Amino acid sequence: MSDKRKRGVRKYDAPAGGWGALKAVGHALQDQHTVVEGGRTLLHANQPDGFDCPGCAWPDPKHTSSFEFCENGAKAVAWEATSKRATPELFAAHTVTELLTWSDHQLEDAGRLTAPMAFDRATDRYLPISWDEAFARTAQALNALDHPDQAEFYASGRASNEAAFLYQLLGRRFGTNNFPDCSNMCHEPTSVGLPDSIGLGKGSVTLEDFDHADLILSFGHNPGTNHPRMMATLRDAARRGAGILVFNPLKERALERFASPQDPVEMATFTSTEIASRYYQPTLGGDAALVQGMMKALIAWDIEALAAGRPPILDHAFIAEHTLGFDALAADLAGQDWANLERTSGLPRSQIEEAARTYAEAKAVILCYGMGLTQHRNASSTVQQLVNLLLLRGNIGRPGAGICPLRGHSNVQGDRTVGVWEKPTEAFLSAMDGVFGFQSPRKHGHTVVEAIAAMERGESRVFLGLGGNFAVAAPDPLRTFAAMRNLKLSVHVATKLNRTHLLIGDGALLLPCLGRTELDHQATGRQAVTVEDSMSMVHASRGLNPPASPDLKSEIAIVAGIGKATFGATDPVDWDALVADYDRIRELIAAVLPKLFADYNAKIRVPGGFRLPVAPSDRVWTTPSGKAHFLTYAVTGADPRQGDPEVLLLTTLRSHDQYNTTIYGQDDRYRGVFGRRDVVFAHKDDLAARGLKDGDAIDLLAAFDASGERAVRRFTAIARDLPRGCLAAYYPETNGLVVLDDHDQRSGTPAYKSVPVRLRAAL
Ligand SMILES: Nc1nc2c(c(=O)[nH]1)N[C@H]1C(S)=C(S)[C@@H](COP(=O)(O)OP(=O)(O)OC[C@H]3O[C@@H](n4cnc5c(=O)[nH]c(N)nc54)[C@H](O)[C@@H]3O)O[C@H]1N2
Ligand SMILES: Nc1nc2c(c(=O)[nH]1)N[C@H]1C(S)=C(S)[C@@H](COP(=O)(O)OP(=O)(O)OC[C@H]3O[C@@H](n4cnc5c(=O)[nH]c(N)nc54)[C@H](O)[C@@H]3O)O[C@H]1N2
Ligand SMILES: [Mo]
Repeated sequence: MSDKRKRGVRKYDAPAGGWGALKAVGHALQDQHTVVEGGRTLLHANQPDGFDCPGCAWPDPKHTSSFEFCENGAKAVAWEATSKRATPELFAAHTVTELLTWSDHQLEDAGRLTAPMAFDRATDRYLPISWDEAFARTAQALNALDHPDQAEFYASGRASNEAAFLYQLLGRRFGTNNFPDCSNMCHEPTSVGLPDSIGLGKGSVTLEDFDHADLILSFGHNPGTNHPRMMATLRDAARRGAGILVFNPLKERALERFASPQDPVEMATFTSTEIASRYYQPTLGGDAALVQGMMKALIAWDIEALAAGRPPILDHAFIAEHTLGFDALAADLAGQDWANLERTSGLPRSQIEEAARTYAEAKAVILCYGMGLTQHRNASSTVQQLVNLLLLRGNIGRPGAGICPLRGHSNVQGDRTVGVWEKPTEAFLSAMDGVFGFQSPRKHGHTVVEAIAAMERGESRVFLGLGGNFAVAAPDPLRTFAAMRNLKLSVHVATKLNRTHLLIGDGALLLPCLGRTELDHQATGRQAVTVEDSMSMVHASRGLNPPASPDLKSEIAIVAGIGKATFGATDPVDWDALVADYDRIRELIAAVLPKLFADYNAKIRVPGGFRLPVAPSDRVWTTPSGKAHFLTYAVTGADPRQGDPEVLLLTTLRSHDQYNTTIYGQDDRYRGVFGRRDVVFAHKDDLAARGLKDGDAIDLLAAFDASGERAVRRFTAIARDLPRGCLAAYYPETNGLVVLDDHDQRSGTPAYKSVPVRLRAAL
């Protein structure tokens, strides 16, 4: 079938970026009715006196004075600074049952929430409630629990350090470590895998390192859409002749060619820059085998070189001084069979060796990775293989070299730093106890998957959500939606309405908060909050827009309101004082974490902020041995296809027009999809093998689900250049295919990027 007849899908040949990106900003502003306000607002994104862009966690260049253009940052800002409002009248006009029939796009497009609301079972509606009453009801539900572990304190990664710190104080003061957070669905394999390797679960590079790298390895991320400001960095690197090797089963346009909207010449002449010097397409989940193959080749060449008296391939001095475990890794790799590595990675040995050769010839290498790496069954161990590869040639802790996990939410890293963590360290808890004078709970809490299971069993009774769209982001709506409906009370701190708010057990509260872009005035005046980006830079963020409604409270004021109501006015924590002046919260953060945040308030008053200490950047390894560790690949769990050749693996991704569960629009420009999201990309031979072709209506079924209920129906098959056996489709529409128990054993991160499915003609 020709692309013309297949409505809404065509080939996208132009470079990413360029005029299309500029045009899209205009549309986003118009669509959200933010043309005038929005334009002014945008100029303050990521400026020293402005707010931190809520779009992503990529750092800001130190020396920018001009506005850094980013289409998707503009969309995120426009979506928050919209003039649309979801008022009490909207809730009066529609029952919850009715709202549940709306699409995810329609729900959020209703606009900003304006007043606190409580669910009323008799009318099946959300009705207005006073703030005091809302806090009192939350406190009552918490205090009525038999045990603090019956509460779940979920957080999404947009909350500031101050809000997140107060939130974990609330939960621990209450007596639980149940802090499931979006990180559990995102970069948890980084937080779990990296500490065993290098002592810290964070990236080691700074933005300046990219100026000094002569090779960048890019695994499983799509920066043209999800970290657009990174494109400027990649483009600069490509232009100065640095190599960029991309490993991605899908051909992502921005990683092939990019035209910078900030470059007048490229814009005027319709030229662009080639990004990837070489593009490899491994199979889904094939990255660990591919990296193992590269290391196997490097070690074999090193042995040959030494025997022949040539310069070595590996950095033996670094390995001897800084690492443990090399011999065990080398022995393990020597025992690996090339045929097996080729099959598991989906790449021929020749390509793996070619990549290894390029790596061996580079002097300074940065390795970047995203969700394509972390959302798999053995992801924590795969992350450790990436580190092994860098350690072999001392590519960590020196200029132009290191590991660069691309974080998702703009403050997801900061939230973890200040204590939103279900597995806190003893050091953190005893510091909390010392500062606040109460005993924090020691028992580790629930991840997202564990929280859902506990809610399902009826063990967890109260759910608090500091932002996010928990139930839609999570796997397995069949179980997750039912688990939400099992609760006594759910309390949602949110800017916009979403489906999670509509999945109600006995009761629900909707508490509307200020967004990043808005002025936050408290008793002592205008407040700033702080955030930490992907490269451990902490800086202030100040909103400038008038609040979407006079009834909004800051996240900090809401968390403190719940705290005061729960623990009473005589509580040793002076919740009101913390709301009055956020400097006081920062003083407490610095008291609990003095090594990271000493002089916090002074440091954030310096434009650009400060970098937290990152030991691996200085070749200091805070592992028990004091060394960095080579770790062999630990395969846990069965083959997701369970040996069934009929089963395909599906990866679930973001389109260019969404922010996680927030669907801005129906287009995915760089993948050539327009006006729709109900598509699945497949290899034409996998379609043909099932009697299907491009454009056919298909159903996808979870491969090993006896119930037959985990399915998506009547999607359209699109033939694309991706490896045999692999499919790709959009998240969250396909989350119904992800089984709750299918996750990385160590981190609990769902295997969203290798979902075993069956594909057949639509019934
Ligand atoms: N505009 C916008 N910005 C965002 C977000 C958003 O939704 N919209 N989300 C934010 C968040 S929370 C996050 S975590 C990040 C996500 O940013 P990304 O990590 O880029 O997320 P995905 O869209 O899931 O894309 C994953 C990429 O990995 C590839 N991939 C899939 N499976 C595999 C695999 O097995 N191996 C390899 N090598 N590659 C694979 C896919 O083809 C795709 O290019 O972006 C953040 N920024
Ligand atoms: N199949 C599949 N599932 C996935 C993924 C995938 O790649 N594939 N990715 C996973 C990843 S990486 C992540 S991070 C999760 C995302 O999971 P979440 O972080 O839970 O989801 P979001 O869609 O980012 O949350 C959007 C909601 O946040 C609220 N919000 C927005 N701004 C603010 C604010 O400033 N304050 C407050 N309080 N609320 C605000 C709005 O109400 C909005 O509806 O999804 C995961 N789920
Ligand atoms: Mo994420």
